[in-house]
Amino acid sequence: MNIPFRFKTLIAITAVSFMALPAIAQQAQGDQTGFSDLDADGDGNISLAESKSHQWLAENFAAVDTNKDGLISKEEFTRLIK
Ligand SMILES: [Ca+2]
Ligand SMILES: [Ca+2]
Repeated sequence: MNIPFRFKTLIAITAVSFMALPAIAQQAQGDQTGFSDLDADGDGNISLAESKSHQWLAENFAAVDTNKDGLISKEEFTRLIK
């Protein structure tokens, strides 16, 4: 069987897209385990130190901390992922 290369590439791209979908959907939903994973000491807020385990959050900490109290509350985090 001789499948043209172009066609093989198309199949490969389609397969990758389907595999990536569940991960993207999970991210979009922003499941609540994300917050508790980041809130290492469980006080209900993500401190700057705790945000270091998540590169994007650490880099955007000031923008996410909308009330500028130096902590990311669950509300601020939820607003971010919605
Ligand atoms: Ca905490
Ligand atoms: Ca805050």
